[in-house]
Order: sequence, then structure tokens, then C-alpha cells
Amino acid sequence: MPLTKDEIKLVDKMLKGDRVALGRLMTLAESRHRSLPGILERINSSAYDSYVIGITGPPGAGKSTITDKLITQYRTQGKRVGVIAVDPSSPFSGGSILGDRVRMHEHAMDDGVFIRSSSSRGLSGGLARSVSEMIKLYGAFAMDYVIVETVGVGQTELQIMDIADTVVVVLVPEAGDAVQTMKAGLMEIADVFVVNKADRDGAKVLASEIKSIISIKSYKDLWEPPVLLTSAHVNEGIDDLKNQVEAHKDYLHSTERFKEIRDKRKVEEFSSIIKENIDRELSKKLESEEVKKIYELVRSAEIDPYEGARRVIQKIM
Ligand SMILES: Nc1nc2c(ncn2[C@@H]2O[C@H](COP(=O)(O)OP(=O)(O)O)[C@@H](O)[C@H]2O)c(=O)[nH]1
Ligand SMILES: [Mg+2]
Repeated sequence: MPLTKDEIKLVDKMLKGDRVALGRLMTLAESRHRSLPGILERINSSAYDSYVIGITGPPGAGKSTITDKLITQYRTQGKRVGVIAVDPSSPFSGGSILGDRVRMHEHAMDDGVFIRSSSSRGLSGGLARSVSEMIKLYGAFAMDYVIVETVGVGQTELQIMDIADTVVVVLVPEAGDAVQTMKAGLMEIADVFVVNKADRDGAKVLASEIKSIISIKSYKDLWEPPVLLTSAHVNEGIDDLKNQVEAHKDYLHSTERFKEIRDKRKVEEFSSIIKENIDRELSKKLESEEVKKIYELVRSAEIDPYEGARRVIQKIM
């Protein structure tokens, strides 16, 4: 599907640093717009390979606060940062998305920062693809880092470990003990553990529980996740967090891991683009008059569903 003149203009504007254009392209990625593959093809050769940090944990753990403070850390070093906050809250309550904006507002005037909150409801059914595309858009916008904030409570739609290079799992004492963390599958995906709200009772206990689980668990990799205590609201421990993310990044680069992750991602991207296109083409064919007639025959019981399906498949394949 070739791009329209307007779409080409939009992409070129974004590549020149136009934030409004970037925002509009993000919206296209969220809505799984059919032009997205063409748009990404156009930007591909000029895109940065942004380093992706996933920040996951229960609602209210302090993920947005940590993200906000991490942005400041990276900005101090002159690094450009994009954020994707995937929020499961309904578009009707919308409270926490507004909250993210408020919490990260000090970066609103900074050209080296872009923050995008998406309701995961609006993104469902292609969430991982949408987020991957948004990361690519950030790459084209020359972002050094992309932080993806997601709620991790077991059954999230987004598999953050497939998307992030470094996964930071944020826990708080009130959200339960280390055993519950294991049950929620967070033990497996964490590259760095953060026990936030260290100012509250139970934080140190939780941190040592996690440390002891880590020490008896044998990790395949040489990297063993560190467990950090932070008080994000007062910026305590965030420099340490940044250093550990960087240490993990160095670790990935020092082994084959980084290349493996990126190769795997490329193959997944490739196959999902193909699947998505086939899906789209087939869905279009399913709306044809010929197919509608067969639907009618099935509805009126003139043919059974099996025969109907066979006829449809013959027609569209
Ligand atoms: N006491 C305390 N409160 C914190 C800390 N970090 C964040 N908060 C507060 O916890 C609430 C939820 O934080 P938020 O970053 O929105 O959590 P998220 O839902 O995980 O993104 C906010 O009111 C924050 O100000 C902390 O270290 N200590
Ligand atoms: Mg948040």
C-alpha cells in the first residue's frame, strides 16, 4: 500500500523533529492504521536503535514516578528519552493517564523528551505490535532510550520481556510478599528489582525476601538481578537504578544476548507484519458479495456451516 502525499509529508516532518507529526504517527500506530508498514519502511534506514527499558509492577507502585525521575537522570547526560505508558484504566475513568501527565509534566517543555500515554483498552488486539511500532517511531525521532511503563499483574496482554531490553520490576511492600511476586511470574522476567516506597514499613523485609529467592534460584545467565530500594517521590535510589540499568545494558552487549534479543525481535516483527497483511487481505475478501451470499445460504440452512466454510475458503485462498 503506497503512502499518500500527506503521509509522506507527515513522516518527513517527524524526521525533522516535528513533535506534532510524531504524535500523529503515534496515533496511527495505536489504531493499527494500514499505512503503518509503509511509514515504518520509509523511516527504517534513518532510525536509531533506541535502548528499551520496561518498567512493570502493580498499579500505584510508583512506576510513573520512577520513570519521571529516570528521565531526569538521562536528560542530565544529554540522552533523549521517549516514554510509552500503557495504562489499562478505562478511557472513562482515565484517572491515571491524567496522573502520568501530571507526574511527568516538568518534561513537557523539553524537546529531548516525549511522553505518550495509551489506554491498553484502545490498543487491545495488537498491543505488542502497536508498542513495537511506537518504539520504532521513537527511534526515528532519535531517542536514545524508550521507557515502556506497563502494569504487571499476571495476565497483562503485553509481554514486556519480548519488548524491553532491560525489564525493571517495581514492587512495594503493601502489594504483597515475595511469594506472590513469584506467583505473578515477575521473578522470571526481572533484570532489575526495585522495591519502591522504601520509606514505608516492610520495604527492607521485602527486599531481603526477594534477594534470598534470587540466591537459591539458579539463573541461566551470568546476570543476577540486583534488588534496589528506592523512594522515588523524593528521588532516592534513582541514580543507583540508572547505574544498574546501564550495567545490565553493558552485560547484554558484552555477551551474545543483545544480538539474540534483537534478532529474535526482527524475526517476530517480520512474521507479524506478514500475518497482519494476510489477515487484512483475507478480511477484505470476506466482505465480498460472493462470500455474503454463502453466509446467507448458511443462515437459511440451505447448506451446513462446514460446506459453507469450505466454499468460502476455496473462494478466498
Ligand atoms: N511514600 C511514597 N510514595 C510514593 C513513592 N513513589 C511514588 N509514590 C506515590 O505513589 C503514588 C502512585 O505513584 P505512580 O508513580 O503513579 O504509580 P504507578 O501506578 O505505578 O505509575 C503517587 O501518589 C506517588 O506520589 C515512594 O517512594 N514513597
Ligand atoms: Mg503509572
